[in-house]
Amino acid sequence: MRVCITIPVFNEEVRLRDSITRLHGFLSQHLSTTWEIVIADNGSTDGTLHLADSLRHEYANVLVTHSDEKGRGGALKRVWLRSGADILSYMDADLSTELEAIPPLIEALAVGGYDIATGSRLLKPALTSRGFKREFASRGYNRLVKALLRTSFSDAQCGFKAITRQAAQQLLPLIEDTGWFFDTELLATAEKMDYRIFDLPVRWIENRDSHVKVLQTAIDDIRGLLRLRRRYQNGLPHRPK
Ligand SMILES: Nc1nc2c(ncn2[C@@H]2O[C@H](COP(=O)(O)OP(=O)(O)O)[C@@H](O)[C@H]2O)c(=O)[nH]1
Ligand SMILES: [Mg+2]
Repeated sequence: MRVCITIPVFNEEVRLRDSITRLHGFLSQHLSTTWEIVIADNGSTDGTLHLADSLRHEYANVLVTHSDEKGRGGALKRVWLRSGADILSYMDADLSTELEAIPPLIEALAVGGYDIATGSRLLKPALTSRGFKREFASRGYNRLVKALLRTSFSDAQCGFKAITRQAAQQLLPLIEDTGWFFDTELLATAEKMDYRIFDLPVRWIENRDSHVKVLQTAIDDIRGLLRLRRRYQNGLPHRPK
């Protein structure tokens, strides 16, 4: 059993070293399976790629990929489709999700029979520390997702997810969004096609230094939700056996 933990990065030179050091230490101690960290950079204009390369030489099991196309979703899709790992996961570079959530996320897929596992900041007993604006936007957005798509997972956009290799191979080619909406599209499409989703409450500490442009992202999300609604009404392919 091999686990890939992807860290998508865009201009992260300030926190990347600290995050990789902490993550590497944690995985070495707490993950009994074989694992690798993949730093997935695209479009960074600071020293992120250079730093990622030094980290790759310093630490065993750290790989680096680079592409010029922007967007977190596209970066994850590229890494996950090429990886040979059995379980593919990702975590935001600021490690907003507590590291203790990694083993249960992986176990849900490795032994729990789930196809996808996702961190949730909205399901009890999650402990979330966020600014009022982001908390309000997140709750409103997740209500809208449920109302428009009739799905039941609790938090579409948490930057912490894992998927089995088999589900990834089947689902990723169907996912069109390459930006922030990728996460919602992946979970919603998976649920509609009867993949089993594990919703894991996490402890989340917001990092105020964000790449998200809230208004533009909200517009993209609403466009994305309407596109998915039309798509689901037209029918999705059947899940391969
Ligand atoms: N590969 C890649 N990663 C990105 C891109 N944009 C953002 N990220 C990463 O996505 C993660 C989440 O970004 P962040 O600003 O923390 O989002 P927030 O926590 O929702 O405010 C971080 O690891 C970013 O470096 C991108 O275009 N490509
Ligand atoms: Mg963040």
